[in-house]
Amino acid sequence: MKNYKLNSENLSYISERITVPQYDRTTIKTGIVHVGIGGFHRSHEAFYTDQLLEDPDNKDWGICGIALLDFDSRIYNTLNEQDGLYTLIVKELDGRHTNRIIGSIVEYLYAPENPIAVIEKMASPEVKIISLTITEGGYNYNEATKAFDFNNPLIQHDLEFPNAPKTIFGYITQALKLRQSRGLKGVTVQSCDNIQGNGHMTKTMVLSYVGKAEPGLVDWIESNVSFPNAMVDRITPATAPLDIVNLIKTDGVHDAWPVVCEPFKQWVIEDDFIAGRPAWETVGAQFVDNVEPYEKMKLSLLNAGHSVLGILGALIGYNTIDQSVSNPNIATFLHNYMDVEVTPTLGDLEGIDLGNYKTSLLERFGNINIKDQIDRICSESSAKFPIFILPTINAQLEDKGDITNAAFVVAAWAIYSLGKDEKGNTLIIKDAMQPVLSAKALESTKNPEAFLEIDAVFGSLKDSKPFVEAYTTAYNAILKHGVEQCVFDLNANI
Ligand code: CS2
Repeated sequence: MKNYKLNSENLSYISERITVPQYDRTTIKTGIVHVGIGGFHRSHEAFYTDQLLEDPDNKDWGICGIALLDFDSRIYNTLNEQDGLYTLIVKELDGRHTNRIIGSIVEYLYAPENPIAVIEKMASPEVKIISLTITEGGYNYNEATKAFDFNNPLIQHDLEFPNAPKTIFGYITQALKLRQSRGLKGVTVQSCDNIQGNGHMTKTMVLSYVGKAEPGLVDWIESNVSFPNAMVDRITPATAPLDIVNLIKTDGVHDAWPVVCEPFKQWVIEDDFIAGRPAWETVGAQFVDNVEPYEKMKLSLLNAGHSVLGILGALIGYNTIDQSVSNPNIATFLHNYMDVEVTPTLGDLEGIDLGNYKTSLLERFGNINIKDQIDRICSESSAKFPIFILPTINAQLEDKGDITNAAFVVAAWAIYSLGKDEKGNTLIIKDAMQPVLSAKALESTKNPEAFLEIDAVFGSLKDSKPFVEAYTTAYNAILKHGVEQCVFDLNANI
Protein backbone atom coordinates (compact mmCIF):
# COMPACT_ATOMS: atom_id res chain seq x y z
CA MET A 1 0.00 0.00 0.00
CA LYS A 2 1.35 3.39 -0.96
CA ASN A 3 1.63 5.85 1.93
CA TYR A 4 0.44 9.44 1.72
CA LYS A 5 1.23 12.42 3.86
CA LEU A 6 -1.96 14.11 4.97
CA ASN A 7 -2.44 17.40 3.08
CA SER A 8 -4.86 18.96 0.58
CA GLU A 9 -2.96 17.69 -2.42
CA ASN A 10 -3.19 14.05 -1.34
CA LEU A 11 -6.80 14.20 -0.21
CA SER A 12 -8.25 12.50 -3.29
CA TYR A 13 -5.91 9.50 -2.88
CA ILE A 14 -6.62 9.33 0.82
CA SER A 15 -10.38 9.40 0.10
CA GLU A 16 -10.09 5.88 -1.25
CA ARG A 17 -9.30 4.71 2.28
CA ILE A 18 -10.78 7.24 4.70
CA THR A 19 -13.86 9.48 4.59
CA VAL A 20 -12.69 12.98 3.65
CA PRO A 21 -14.54 16.31 3.45
CA GLN A 22 -16.81 16.39 0.39
CA TYR A 23 -16.98 20.20 0.45
CA ASP A 24 -14.49 22.40 -1.37
CA ARG A 25 -12.40 23.82 1.44
CA THR A 26 -11.16 26.71 -0.70
CA THR A 27 -14.69 28.14 -0.78
CA ILE A 28 -15.19 28.09 3.00
CA LYS A 29 -15.03 31.44 4.82
CA THR A 30 -13.95 31.82 8.42
CA GLY A 31 -16.88 32.63 10.73
CA ILE A 32 -15.40 31.20 13.93
CA VAL A 33 -12.09 31.95 15.60
CA HIS A 34 -11.23 29.20 18.03
CA VAL A 35 -8.60 29.57 20.72
CA GLY A 36 -7.02 26.31 21.92
CA ILE A 37 -6.76 23.73 19.14
CA GLY A 38 -5.90 20.75 21.32
CA GLY A 39 -7.45 17.31 21.08
CA PHE A 40 -10.79 18.22 22.61
CA HIS A 41 -11.60 21.05 20.21
CA ARG A 42 -10.65 18.82 17.31
CA SER A 43 -12.82 15.90 18.45
CA HIS A 44 -15.78 18.13 19.32
CA GLU A 45 -16.53 21.59 17.89
CA ALA A 46 -14.34 21.09 14.82
CA PHE A 47 -15.96 17.69 14.24
CA TYR A 48 -19.54 19.06 14.49
CA THR A 49 -18.54 21.96 12.23
CA ASP A 50 -16.94 19.65 9.68
CA GLN A 51 -20.24 17.83 9.33
CA LEU A 52 -22.09 21.13 9.09
CA LEU A 53 -19.87 22.34 6.24
CA GLU A 54 -21.05 19.41 4.14
CA ASP A 55 -24.22 21.44 3.58
CA PRO A 56 -23.45 24.09 0.90
CA ASP A 57 -25.66 26.60 2.79
CA ASN A 58 -23.11 26.69 5.60
CA LYS A 59 -20.02 27.93 3.78
CA ASP A 60 -19.50 30.86 6.15
CA TRP A 61 -18.66 28.81 9.22
CA GLY A 62 -15.09 27.69 8.74
CA ILE A 63 -12.77 27.83 11.75
CA CYS A 64 -9.56 29.76 12.24
CA GLY A 65 -7.60 27.91 14.93
CA ILE A 66 -5.44 29.96 17.26
CA ALA A 67 -2.42 28.43 18.98
CA LEU A 68 -2.19 30.85 21.91
CA LEU A 69 0.68 29.67 24.07
CA ASP A 70 4.38 29.21 23.33
CA PHE A 71 4.13 25.45 23.70
CA ASP A 72 1.27 25.35 21.18
CA SER A 73 3.84 25.75 18.41
CA ARG A 74 3.79 21.98 17.81
CA ILE A 75 0.11 21.83 16.95
CA TYR A 76 0.42 24.99 14.87
CA ASN A 77 3.32 23.55 12.87
CA THR A 78 1.46 20.28 12.37
CA LEU A 79 -1.68 21.96 11.08
CA ASN A 80 0.42 24.24 8.91
CA GLU A 81 2.21 21.23 7.36
CA GLN A 82 -1.12 19.44 6.79
CA ASP A 83 -3.14 22.40 5.46
CA GLY A 84 -5.26 22.31 8.62
CA LEU A 85 -6.31 18.70 8.00
CA TYR A 86 -6.19 15.96 10.60
CA THR A 87 -7.64 12.51 11.19
CA LEU A 88 -10.28 11.87 13.83
CA ILE A 89 -10.03 8.27 15.01
CA VAL A 90 -13.21 7.24 16.79
CA LYS A 91 -12.53 4.17 18.91
CA GLU A 92 -15.77 2.23 19.02
CA LEU A 93 -16.76 0.05 21.99
CA ASP A 94 -16.27 -3.11 19.92
CA GLY A 95 -12.68 -2.20 19.04
CA ARG A 96 -13.32 -0.94 15.50
CA HIS A 97 -11.91 2.42 14.48
CA THR A 98 -13.99 4.85 12.46
CA ASN A 99 -11.62 7.28 10.82
CA ARG A 100 -12.53 10.57 9.22
CA ILE A 101 -10.45 13.43 7.87
CA ILE A 102 -11.67 16.70 9.33
CA GLY A 103 -11.48 19.82 7.18
CA SER A 104 -13.24 22.53 9.19
CA ILE A 105 -10.07 24.27 10.40
CA VAL A 106 -9.40 26.31 7.29
CA GLU A 107 -6.98 28.83 8.82
CA TYR A 108 -4.57 28.74 11.75
CA LEU A 109 -2.43 31.31 13.49
CA TYR A 110 0.36 31.08 16.04
CA ALA A 111 -0.28 33.95 18.44
CA PRO A 112 3.21 34.33 20.00
CA GLU A 113 4.62 34.95 16.51
CA ASN A 114 1.98 37.32 15.28
CA PRO A 115 -0.30 38.75 17.96
CA ILE A 116 -1.62 41.53 15.74
CA ALA A 117 -2.81 39.03 13.12
CA VAL A 118 -4.78 37.24 15.84
CA ILE A 119 -6.35 40.45 17.14
CA GLU A 120 -7.26 41.49 13.58
CA LYS A 121 -8.76 38.08 12.85
CA MET A 122 -10.90 38.22 15.99
CA ALA A 123 -12.00 41.72 15.00
CA SER A 124 -12.77 40.95 11.38
CA PRO A 125 -16.37 41.57 10.32
CA GLU A 126 -17.01 38.05 8.99
CA VAL A 127 -16.12 36.49 12.35
CA LYS A 128 -19.29 35.94 14.36
CA ILE A 129 -18.02 33.65 17.11
CA ILE A 130 -14.85 33.53 19.18
CA SER A 131 -14.87 30.14 20.86
CA LEU A 132 -12.55 28.95 23.58
CA THR A 133 -11.03 25.76 24.91
CA ILE A 134 -8.52 27.19 27.33
CA THR A 135 -8.92 24.61 30.16
CA GLU A 136 -10.50 25.08 33.56
CA GLY A 137 -7.44 26.94 34.86
CA GLY A 138 -7.39 29.32 31.89
CA TYR A 139 -10.18 31.53 33.23
CA ASN A 140 -7.90 33.07 35.84
CA TYR A 141 -10.49 32.72 38.58
CA ASN A 142 -9.29 32.56 42.15
CA GLU A 143 -11.43 30.29 44.33
CA ALA A 144 -10.28 31.99 47.53
CA THR A 145 -11.06 35.57 46.51
CA LYS A 146 -13.91 34.48 44.20
CA ALA A 147 -12.55 36.97 41.68
CA PHE A 148 -10.28 37.54 38.69
CA ASP A 149 -6.63 37.08 39.65
CA PHE A 150 -4.82 40.30 38.80
CA ASN A 151 -1.68 38.99 40.52
CA ASN A 152 -1.03 36.60 37.65
CA PRO A 153 2.22 37.93 36.06
CA LEU A 154 0.85 37.23 32.56
CA ILE A 155 -2.16 39.42 33.26
CA GLN A 156 0.14 42.18 34.50
CA HIS A 157 2.14 41.79 31.31
CA ASP A 158 -1.01 42.20 29.21
CA LEU A 159 -2.02 45.33 31.10
CA GLU A 160 1.40 46.80 30.40
CA PHE A 161 1.75 45.69 26.76
CA PRO A 162 -1.77 45.65 25.32
CA ASN A 163 -0.60 45.15 21.73
CA ALA A 164 1.51 42.11 22.48
CA PRO A 165 -0.76 40.15 24.79
CA LYS A 166 -0.09 36.69 26.15
CA THR A 167 -3.45 35.79 27.66
CA ILE A 168 -6.86 35.31 26.17
CA PHE A 169 -8.06 38.34 28.13
CA GLY A 170 -5.53 40.64 26.48
CA TYR A 171 -6.44 39.33 23.03
CA ILE A 172 -10.20 39.55 23.45
CA THR A 173 -9.99 43.05 24.90
CA GLN A 174 -7.96 44.37 21.99
CA ALA A 175 -10.17 42.66 19.42
CA LEU A 176 -13.36 44.00 20.99
CA LYS A 177 -11.82 47.46 21.19
CA LEU A 178 -11.13 47.35 17.45
CA ARG A 179 -14.68 46.21 16.77
CA GLN A 180 -16.05 49.08 18.82
CA SER A 181 -13.79 51.74 17.28
CA ARG A 182 -14.51 50.52 13.74
CA GLY A 183 -18.24 50.58 14.37
CA LEU A 184 -18.51 46.86 13.70
CA LYS A 185 -21.18 44.53 14.98
CA GLY A 186 -20.71 42.53 18.14
CA VAL A 187 -19.64 38.95 18.47
CA THR A 188 -20.32 35.87 20.58
CA VAL A 189 -17.64 34.62 22.94
CA GLN A 190 -18.39 30.96 23.45
CA SER A 191 -16.68 28.88 26.11
CA CYS A 192 -16.23 25.16 25.43
CA ASP A 193 -14.60 24.36 28.77
CA ASN A 194 -15.79 22.24 31.68
CA ILE A 195 -16.97 24.96 34.01
CA GLN A 196 -20.37 25.41 35.63
CA GLY A 197 -21.92 28.42 33.88
CA ASN A 198 -18.95 28.62 31.53
CA GLY A 199 -20.52 31.52 29.61
CA HIS A 200 -21.22 33.47 32.80
CA MET A 201 -17.71 32.75 34.02
CA THR A 202 -16.23 33.98 30.73
CA LYS A 203 -18.29 37.14 30.82
CA THR A 204 -17.43 37.91 34.44
CA MET A 205 -13.71 37.32 33.89
CA VAL A 206 -13.59 39.29 30.61
CA LEU A 207 -15.44 42.22 32.16
CA SER A 208 -13.16 42.19 35.22
CA TYR A 209 -10.12 42.45 33.00
CA VAL A 210 -11.66 45.03 30.65
CA GLY A 211 -12.78 47.08 33.65
CA LYS A 212 -9.13 47.65 34.44
CA ALA A 213 -7.57 47.57 30.96
CA GLU A 214 -10.17 49.47 28.92
CA PRO A 215 -12.94 50.75 31.19
CA GLY A 216 -14.54 52.60 28.26
CA LEU A 217 -15.31 49.26 26.61
CA VAL A 218 -17.42 47.74 29.38
CA ASP A 219 -20.77 49.19 28.28
CA TRP A 220 -20.15 48.28 24.64
CA ILE A 221 -19.48 44.68 25.64
CA GLU A 222 -22.62 44.57 27.78
CA SER A 223 -24.72 45.43 24.73
CA ASN A 224 -22.76 43.86 21.88
CA VAL A 225 -21.22 40.62 23.09
CA SER A 226 -23.03 37.46 24.19
CA PHE A 227 -21.58 34.66 26.26
CA PRO A 228 -23.74 31.51 25.97
CA ASN A 229 -23.33 28.72 28.51
CA ALA A 230 -22.73 25.25 27.16
CA MET A 231 -22.13 21.68 28.22
CA VAL A 232 -19.49 19.95 26.14
CA ASP A 233 -18.68 16.26 26.19
CA ARG A 234 -16.49 13.78 24.39
CA ILE A 235 -13.73 11.76 26.04
CA THR A 236 -10.54 12.56 24.14
CA PRO A 237 -7.37 10.97 25.51
CA ALA A 238 -3.96 12.23 24.54
CA THR A 239 -2.84 10.81 21.18
CA ALA A 240 -0.35 7.98 21.70
CA PRO A 241 2.61 7.32 19.36
CA LEU A 242 0.95 3.99 18.52
CA ASP A 243 -2.11 5.80 17.14
CA ILE A 244 0.13 7.52 14.60
CA VAL A 245 1.85 4.28 13.65
CA ASN A 246 -1.42 2.34 13.36
CA LEU A 247 -2.90 4.92 11.02
CA ILE A 248 0.04 4.42 8.68
CA LYS A 249 -0.34 0.64 8.93
CA THR A 250 -4.09 0.45 8.41
CA ASP A 251 -4.67 3.31 5.96
CA GLY A 252 -1.26 4.38 4.73
CA VAL A 253 -1.82 7.91 6.01
CA HIS A 254 0.97 9.91 7.65
CA ASP A 255 -0.72 12.25 10.06
CA ALA A 256 1.67 13.80 12.58
CA TRP A 257 -1.13 14.44 15.10
CA PRO A 258 -4.39 12.55 14.67
CA VAL A 259 -7.00 12.89 17.40
CA VAL A 260 -8.53 9.86 19.13
CA CYS A 261 -11.86 9.87 20.92
CA GLU A 262 -14.83 7.84 22.06
CA PRO A 263 -17.97 7.47 19.92
CA PHE A 264 -20.19 9.35 22.40
CA LYS A 265 -20.52 13.10 21.97
CA GLN A 266 -22.80 15.74 23.40
CA TRP A 267 -23.08 19.50 23.10
CA VAL A 268 -25.89 21.36 24.82
CA ILE A 269 -25.82 25.08 24.18
CA GLU A 270 -27.83 28.11 25.28
CA ASP A 271 -29.20 29.83 22.23
CA ASP A 272 -27.66 33.25 22.82
CA PHE A 273 -25.58 34.19 19.77
CA ILE A 274 -25.73 37.93 19.20
CA ALA A 275 -24.17 37.80 15.72
CA GLY A 276 -25.84 34.62 14.47
CA ARG A 277 -24.68 31.03 14.64
CA PRO A 278 -24.29 27.87 12.62
CA ALA A 279 -27.16 25.40 12.59
CA TRP A 280 -25.19 22.97 14.74
CA GLU A 281 -28.50 21.36 15.73
CA THR A 282 -28.61 19.81 12.26
CA VAL A 283 -25.52 17.80 13.15
CA GLY A 284 -26.50 16.70 16.65
CA ALA A 285 -26.01 19.63 19.03
CA GLN A 286 -28.93 20.59 21.29
CA PHE A 287 -30.01 24.19 21.82
CA VAL A 288 -31.85 24.83 25.08
CA ASP A 289 -32.94 27.84 27.14
CA ASN A 290 -31.15 26.78 30.28
CA VAL A 291 -28.11 24.59 30.14
CA GLU A 292 -27.28 24.73 33.86
CA PRO A 293 -28.76 21.34 34.86
CA TYR A 294 -26.91 19.59 32.01
CA GLU A 295 -23.63 21.22 32.96
CA LYS A 296 -24.05 20.33 36.60
CA MET A 297 -24.87 16.73 35.78
CA LYS A 298 -21.90 16.31 33.47
CA LEU A 299 -19.34 18.04 35.66
CA SER A 300 -20.34 16.32 38.87
CA LEU A 301 -20.84 12.85 37.40
CA LEU A 302 -18.58 12.45 34.39
CA ASN A 303 -15.72 14.79 35.20
CA ALA A 304 -15.84 14.06 38.92
CA GLY A 305 -16.08 10.35 38.10
CA HIS A 306 -12.92 10.71 36.08
CA SER A 307 -11.11 12.37 38.98
CA VAL A 308 -12.30 9.65 41.38
CA LEU A 309 -11.05 6.89 39.07
CA GLY A 310 -7.90 8.84 38.26
CA ILE A 311 -6.72 9.67 41.78
CA LEU A 312 -7.64 6.31 43.34
CA GLY A 313 -6.29 4.43 40.32
CA ALA A 314 -3.02 6.37 40.36
CA LEU A 315 -2.41 5.46 44.01
CA ILE A 316 -3.07 1.79 43.30
CA GLY A 317 -0.66 1.96 40.38
CA TYR A 318 -2.97 1.87 37.34
CA ASN A 319 -2.21 3.77 34.13
CA THR A 320 -5.60 3.98 32.44
CA ILE A 321 -9.17 4.77 33.44
CA ASP A 322 -10.55 1.46 32.15
CA GLN A 323 -8.15 -0.41 34.46
CA SER A 324 -9.44 1.59 37.38
CA VAL A 325 -13.13 1.08 36.66
CA SER A 326 -12.63 -2.62 35.98
CA ASN A 327 -11.66 -3.02 39.63
CA PRO A 328 -15.08 -3.93 41.10
CA ASN A 329 -14.37 -2.27 44.45
CA ILE A 330 -13.48 1.02 42.79
CA ALA A 331 -16.49 0.76 40.47
CA THR A 332 -18.83 0.19 43.43
CA PHE A 333 -17.25 3.09 45.31
CA LEU A 334 -17.86 5.35 42.31
CA HIS A 335 -21.39 4.08 41.93
CA ASN A 336 -22.13 4.86 45.56
CA TYR A 337 -20.53 8.28 45.25
CA MET A 338 -22.77 9.07 42.30
CA ASP A 339 -25.97 7.72 43.84
CA VAL A 340 -25.61 8.76 47.46
CA GLU A 341 -23.59 11.97 47.30
CA VAL A 342 -23.98 13.54 43.86
CA THR A 343 -27.53 12.66 42.81
CA PRO A 344 -29.25 14.52 45.70
CA THR A 345 -27.43 17.73 44.63
CA LEU A 346 -28.58 17.68 41.01
CA GLY A 347 -32.11 19.00 41.44
CA ASP A 348 -34.67 18.56 38.71
CA LEU A 349 -33.23 17.24 35.45
CA GLU A 350 -36.30 17.43 33.30
CA GLY A 351 -36.29 15.01 30.40
CA ILE A 352 -33.08 13.25 31.44
CA ASP A 353 -32.99 9.65 32.56
CA LEU A 354 -30.32 9.94 35.24
CA GLY A 355 -30.16 6.20 35.86
CA ASN A 356 -29.33 5.62 32.21
CA TYR A 357 -26.84 8.45 32.21
CA LYS A 358 -24.93 6.99 35.16
CA THR A 359 -24.93 3.50 33.67
CA SER A 360 -23.68 4.84 30.35
CA LEU A 361 -20.87 6.67 32.14
CA LEU A 362 -19.55 3.47 33.66
CA GLU A 363 -19.67 1.90 30.22
CA ARG A 364 -17.82 4.84 28.67
CA PHE A 365 -15.17 4.80 31.39
CA GLY A 366 -14.78 1.08 30.77
CA ASN A 367 -14.11 1.38 27.00
CA ILE A 368 -10.89 -0.62 26.84
CA ASN A 369 -10.00 0.78 23.43
CA ILE A 370 -9.83 4.35 24.65
CA LYS A 371 -7.11 3.80 27.24
CA ASP A 372 -7.61 7.28 28.64
CA GLN A 373 -4.48 8.17 30.57
CA ILE A 374 -4.78 8.50 34.35
CA ASP A 375 -1.97 10.97 33.98
CA ARG A 376 -4.16 13.21 31.82
CA ILE A 377 -7.07 12.96 34.22
CA CYS A 378 -4.97 13.77 37.31
CA SER A 379 -3.21 16.69 35.64
CA GLU A 380 -4.33 20.12 36.81
CA SER A 381 -6.42 18.63 39.61
CA SER A 382 -6.11 21.91 41.50
CA ALA A 383 -8.27 23.52 38.81
CA LYS A 384 -10.56 20.48 38.47
CA PHE A 385 -11.49 19.63 42.07
CA PRO A 386 -13.09 23.04 42.76
CA ILE A 387 -15.35 22.54 39.72
CA PHE A 388 -15.94 18.80 39.65
CA ILE A 389 -16.01 17.66 43.28
CA LEU A 390 -16.08 20.48 45.82
CA PRO A 391 -19.49 21.87 44.75
CA THR A 392 -20.99 18.47 45.58
CA ILE A 393 -19.35 18.51 49.02
CA ASN A 394 -20.54 22.05 49.73
CA ALA A 395 -24.09 21.28 48.63
CA GLN A 396 -24.18 18.07 50.68
CA LEU A 397 -22.79 19.84 53.75
CA GLU A 398 -25.49 22.45 53.45
CA ASP A 399 -28.16 19.75 53.31
CA LYS A 400 -26.47 17.62 55.95
CA GLY A 401 -26.01 14.90 53.35
CA ASP A 402 -23.36 12.20 53.09
CA ILE A 403 -19.84 13.28 52.06
CA THR A 404 -17.86 10.16 53.02
CA ASN A 405 -16.70 9.14 49.55
CA ALA A 406 -16.01 12.68 48.38
CA ALA A 407 -13.89 13.36 51.48
CA PHE A 408 -12.11 10.08 50.81
CA VAL A 409 -11.17 11.23 47.30
CA VAL A 410 -9.87 14.56 48.61
CA ALA A 411 -7.75 12.65 51.17
CA ALA A 412 -6.49 10.38 48.39
CA TRP A 413 -5.55 13.47 46.38
CA ALA A 414 -3.55 14.81 49.34
CA ILE A 415 -1.64 11.52 49.48
CA TYR A 416 -1.29 11.40 45.69
CA SER A 417 0.32 14.85 45.91
CA LEU A 418 3.20 13.29 47.84
CA GLY A 419 4.28 12.00 44.43
CA LYS A 420 4.41 8.24 45.07
CA ASP A 421 1.91 5.47 44.44
CA GLU A 422 1.30 2.71 46.97
CA LYS A 423 4.00 0.57 45.40
CA GLY A 424 6.54 3.37 45.80
CA ASN A 425 6.63 4.33 42.10
CA THR A 426 7.01 8.01 41.30
CA LEU A 427 3.92 9.96 40.26
CA ILE A 428 4.67 13.09 38.25
CA ILE A 429 2.38 15.88 39.40
CA LYS A 430 1.46 18.01 36.40
CA ASP A 431 -0.26 20.98 37.93
CA ALA A 432 0.13 24.75 37.82
CA MET A 433 0.01 24.63 41.64
CA GLN A 434 2.45 21.73 41.98
CA PRO A 435 4.89 23.46 44.40
CA VAL A 436 2.10 24.36 46.82
CA LEU A 437 0.42 20.97 46.50
CA SER A 438 3.67 19.14 47.19
CA ALA A 439 4.59 21.34 50.16
CA LYS A 440 1.16 21.02 51.74
CA ALA A 441 1.06 17.29 51.03
CA LEU A 442 4.30 16.90 52.95
CA GLU A 443 2.99 18.94 55.90
CA SER A 444 -0.11 16.76 55.86
CA THR A 445 1.84 13.65 56.76
CA LYS A 446 2.15 15.20 60.23
CA ASN A 447 -1.08 17.15 60.20
CA PRO A 448 -3.56 15.93 57.53
CA GLU A 449 -5.58 19.16 57.66
CA ALA A 450 -2.63 21.12 56.23
CA PHE A 451 -3.63 20.15 52.69
CA LEU A 452 -7.02 21.83 53.18
CA GLU A 453 -5.28 25.12 53.92
CA ILE A 454 -4.77 25.71 50.18
CA ASP A 455 -7.46 28.38 50.10
CA ALA A 456 -7.24 28.94 46.35
CA VAL A 457 -8.54 25.38 45.95
CA PHE A 458 -10.65 24.65 49.01
CA GLY A 459 -12.02 28.07 49.92
CA SER A 460 -13.45 27.78 53.43
CA LEU A 461 -13.90 24.00 53.46
CA LYS A 462 -11.30 23.64 56.19
CA ASP A 463 -13.79 25.32 58.55
CA SER A 464 -16.37 22.57 58.14
CA LYS A 465 -16.09 20.20 61.09
CA PRO A 466 -17.92 17.26 59.50
CA PHE A 467 -15.83 17.53 56.35
CA VAL A 468 -12.52 17.79 58.20
CA GLU A 469 -13.47 14.77 60.30
CA ALA A 470 -14.39 12.63 57.30
CA TYR A 471 -11.28 13.76 55.44
CA THR A 472 -8.92 13.07 58.35
CA THR A 473 -10.41 9.64 59.01
CA ALA A 474 -9.99 8.78 55.33
CA TYR A 475 -6.45 10.17 55.21
CA ASN A 476 -5.26 8.07 58.14
CA ALA A 477 -7.08 4.98 56.90
CA ILE A 478 -5.53 5.19 53.41
CA LEU A 479 -2.03 5.50 54.82
CA LYS A 480 -2.66 2.57 57.15
CA HIS A 481 -4.62 0.14 54.95
CA GLY A 482 -4.19 1.32 51.36
CA VAL A 483 -6.88 2.50 48.93
CA GLU A 484 -8.29 -0.89 47.95
CA GLN A 485 -8.93 -2.14 51.48
CA CYS A 486 -10.47 1.20 52.51
CA VAL A 487 -12.74 1.26 49.50
CA PHE A 488 -13.83 -2.30 50.21
CA ASP A 489 -14.67 -1.33 53.81
CA LEU A 490 -16.55 1.80 52.75
CA ASN A 491 -18.58 -0.16 50.20
CA ALA A 492 -19.54 -2.66 52.88
CA ASN A 493 -20.95 0.13 55.04
CA ILE A 494 -23.48 1.36 52.50
C1 CS2 B 1 -11.64 14.92 32.00
C2 CS2 B 1 -12.21 15.62 30.79
O1 CS2 B 1 -9.82 16.41 32.03
C3 CS2 B 1 -10.53 15.68 32.70
O2 CS2 B 1 -10.34 15.48 33.88
O3 CS2 B 1 -12.65 14.63 32.91
O4 CS2 B 1 -11.22 15.98 29.89
C4 CS2 B 1 -13.27 14.75 30.09
O5 CS2 B 1 -12.66 13.65 29.47
C5 CS2 B 1 -14.07 15.53 29.08
O6 CS2 B 1 -14.65 16.61 29.73
C6 CS2 B 1 -15.11 14.64 28.44
O7 CS2 B 1 -16.08 15.40 27.86
